[in-house]
Formats: sequence, structure tokens, C-alpha cells
Amino acid sequence: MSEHDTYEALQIEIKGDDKVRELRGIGRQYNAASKFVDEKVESGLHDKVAIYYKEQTVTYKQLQEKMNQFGNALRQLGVEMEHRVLLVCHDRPEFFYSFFGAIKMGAVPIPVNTMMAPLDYEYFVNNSRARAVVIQDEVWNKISHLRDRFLYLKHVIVISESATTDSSVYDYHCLVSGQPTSLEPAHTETNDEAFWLYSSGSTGNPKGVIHLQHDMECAYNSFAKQVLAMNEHDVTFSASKLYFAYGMGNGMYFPLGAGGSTVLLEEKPTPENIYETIEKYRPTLFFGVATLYGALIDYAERAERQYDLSSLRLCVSAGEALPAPFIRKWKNLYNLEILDGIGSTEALHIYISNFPGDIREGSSGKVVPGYEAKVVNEVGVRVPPNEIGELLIKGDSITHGYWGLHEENKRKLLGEWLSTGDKYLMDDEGYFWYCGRSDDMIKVGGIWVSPIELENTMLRHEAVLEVAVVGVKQENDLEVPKAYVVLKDGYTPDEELKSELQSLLKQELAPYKYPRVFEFVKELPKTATGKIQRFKLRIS
Ligand code: 3UK
Repeated sequence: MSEHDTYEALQIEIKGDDKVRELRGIGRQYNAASKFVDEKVESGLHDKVAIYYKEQTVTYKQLQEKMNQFGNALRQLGVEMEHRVLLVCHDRPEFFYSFFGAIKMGAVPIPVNTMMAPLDYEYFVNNSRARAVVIQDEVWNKISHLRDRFLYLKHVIVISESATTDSSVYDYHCLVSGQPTSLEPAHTETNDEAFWLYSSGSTGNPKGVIHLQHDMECAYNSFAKQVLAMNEHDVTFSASKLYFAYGMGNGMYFPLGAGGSTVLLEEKPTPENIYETIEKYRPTLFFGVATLYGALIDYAERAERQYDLSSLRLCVSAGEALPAPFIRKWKNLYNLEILDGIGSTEALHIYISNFPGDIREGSSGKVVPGYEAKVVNEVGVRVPPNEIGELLIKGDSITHGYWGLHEENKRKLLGEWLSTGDKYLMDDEGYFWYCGRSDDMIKVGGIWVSPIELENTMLRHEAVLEVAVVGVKQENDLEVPKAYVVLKDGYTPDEELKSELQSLLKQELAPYKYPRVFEFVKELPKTATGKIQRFKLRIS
């Protein structure tokens, strides 16, 4: 450990001249890992279970020790304050250890989706200039051939069930097992970078969204405390994964902030394993995306028995608009409320939400305490109630900015306000109603899909002349991507060609992105200048 990493070390150094004075440029220490883990242990939560994972439990004390061991391992490897560490980890305890372990020693963890295509990881590693990556073995096996292309990456730490035999990488468990279980937190301050998350853009590459040390505490104090009224008896279960901003709050820093517990499901969520997990671990709060509630309702309506959700006191939906009928059906099935709320990676968590006992079906609800929201016209002036405009928000958990995207930062961060890219109207009573995106992005099951990325991939097929992808609403009001394809002369629009296109997409892109609906058309609607008129396709 470097002697300059702690405030104490710095103080000792200047004691030589007798007077101990504050060092200039060194402010009050604030470390998010100490806030969410160390302070909980000190407050007496020692033996309380923090994490339920398969048949294991992890207590707060064990979490602290494992976090410290990971932080020490990074230091031993030469990782320093402000170095980035990419985290490609499923929902399992190692996510907590490496995320908070990195933050505690001053490094900046960047959790990313574990389902991406190899070239997406090349982008994440190089764009973030990560020094180290912590990665699930099956993902590493898919990208290890790209290692020479990872310009700044020094260390690969692989999480696997059996110790890896590859000497060019570290085995996570071997690396941490001998490390000391105590660790002095780095002297970070509230406005230091704590972690990043990547968010997809409509045209270009994913954007690194920078979050500061105090952002998690802000989001906790606003949504978790004042909307959900979380307390130490709460046990959360999030179907949305920890590497999404939504899941990270739900399943990690909310329960820790409350001194409660979390249930982790490592596998891809399905109605079957969701119901099974709820019945087995009896959580009090459940978090999902609208698409999943739809699937859970369908599944329950066809099931031979009733599921026991009596442990739950509240359910939350975010990521995409929640159709009103889902709220009623869920209430009929389980006598439970679903709170729809809108959040974003940039805001870190939910800033407008329905409240327990105060639900407006089909609306996103009211502003969450700690945030402000306004609906404005093209020149940034607030519009009267019931008029549609662009939603701007303000609050302390909002991102410090996008990594390296100077122009984007100027467009999105308007003084204290963040432009969300969403169209909204606020009614007379202060409820906000979602009216669509201002860009072409599509949300599928709460996850971004860029139409441009799908179009560019399909254009590589020899039969494709033109293609446009748009989000279309299904009968249940949820959006899915639909591809309108114009073929070159001499090609026949048949099932075979359709499945060829689908397999090209599945091969090249993360599997969740492929268009659910295809339509072969003779031509696409265009403006006089030749620009595709997507809005016409959305309504056809
Ligand atoms: C859309 C919604 C209608 C909207 C997120 C909760 O979804 C989250 O973050 P992302 O960065 O996407 C943000 C965008 O998704 N959206 C989210 N929730 C709703 N649209 N109704 C909703 N309830 O376009 C928003 O700008 O992936 C959600 C907490 C943290 C999050 N990051």
C-alpha cells in the first residue's frame, strides 16, 4: 500500500514540524464502501445475513472481510487509486466483494452486462482503460483471444468454480484467499469517482456514466428510504441484474443501506425461478421490469397451483412503462401493489415514482423527495400542465458526466439539470405521464436496443438493400423491435431468409437484441432528402 493512500499517513508525515494542521487540498474523507459495509458492521450488524446466495449465507462481517481481501489483492497487483477495474460478474457474492473492495482501496469498478458480444468487451476494456478485469470464466473464454487488443489491461482475474490452470490469468479465489482481512479505506472524498456504468447510445458506442462516492447514499436516502420506507427487516429480491443501475440499487446498496438482506439469483430470470426464489427465501420487496411482470402474470394464470407471495410487502417496476392492466391483474392474483417508477443509469436510480397507497395506473407517479423534475419545450422553457415536453431532472445522485464525451455532456448536462431524452407530461395533480423517447432508442424488457446497431448488422447480409428497425407496441402495450427489410432484386422474402437474418444477428450481437418481428417490404417511407421516416413505420 502506498503511504499516501490514507489521511492518517499524510498527517503522520507532517507531524515533523510539530504543528498538526490540515493538509491543503485534502478534504473530509468519504468512502462509499465504508458507508455501506464498514459502518454497518460497526453499528452491530456483524452476524446479520447480508446476502442469500444458493445455499450460502454471507454475514455483514464476512462481507467486510471478503471486500477487504479483494481490495488488498488489487493493491498487491499494483492497482492504485483512480484506476478502473472492469467487472463482468453474475449476481453472486463476488460482485459485492470486488465492487466494494475496489471502491474501498480507491479504484473505480465498472460493472458491465455479462451477456454482451466479444467486441462489446473490447470496447469496454479499451474505452475505460481498465487496468484489471474481474470476469466470469465462461465470458473470459469467449474473449481471451482478443487479449492483445486490450491496450491498457494488465491483470485478468477469473471467477470460476474450479481453479483455472491458465498461468496468464489470476484465479479469483486463489488470489484473495491469503490476503489480510483488514484494509484501511483510501482517502476518497464525496466528489471523487466511485464507479461507472455503461449505457447504450442511439447511434454510437455505449457511454461511460461516471458516478461519485456519495451517489449511492443519495439514491438510497431518496427512493429506498422515502418511497419504499426500507428498514433492517427488509429482504430484497431483484430480477434485474446487479450490473444494471436498477438492479444494483435494488439488490445491493438498498438492502445494505437499510441493514437488511438481499437474495441473489445468478441465473437468467424466468417465471419459474422467480416464483421458486420468492417461495424459498421469502423476500419482502420484489423488483422487476414490466415485461417480466407480464410473463409472471401469464405463467400464474396457466399454472396448476397458486404461488405463495405472502412474504412480499411491495413490488416495484421500472426500466420501461408498466401497462395499467398488469397492476390490476397482479393485485387480483396476489393482493400486492406494483409501483411503477422511472429511473436511469445517469440518475442512478428512480426519481419519479408511484408511492405505496398512491398509485395512478399508467403514470410514472410523482417526483421522489430529493429530486426535482420539469417538462420543458424546445428552448428549455417550462410548459404548462398537461402539455408534452422534454423531461429534465435535478438531484445529487445524477452523473458527474459521460467519460470522454465532451459534446454529449454539453447537450445533456444543462447547469444543474439533466436532460433525460424522454417525453413527458405532468397533469394538474403533479403526476407524470410517459409519452415516449426523443431519440430512436427502444427498450426491450427494460434493456436498451439501438435500432442503428441492428440495421448496420443486417445490412451486411448480401440480400439486404435497406432496413429500418423501430419499436412497435404489442397487444399488451409492451414494445418490441420490428425490422422492415427491403431486399435486393433477385432475392425472395421467405422464412429461410428470415431465419438467416436472425441467426446473423444472434451471432454478431448480444442475443437479447434480435428483432422479434420481421416484415419484408418493397420500399421504406422517406423524406425528400432520403431520410427514413421512422415515425411512419412505428404506427403502421
Ligand atoms: C426508460 C422508463 C417509462 C426511459 C433504470 C430504474 O431503466 C433504467 O435505466 P436505463 O439507463 O434507461 C433509462 C430510460 O428507460 N424508462 C425507465 N423506466 C421507465 N420509461 N416508464 C418507466 N417506468 O426512457 C429512461 O430514460 O437503462 C430504471 C432505476 C435505475 C435505472 N437505471
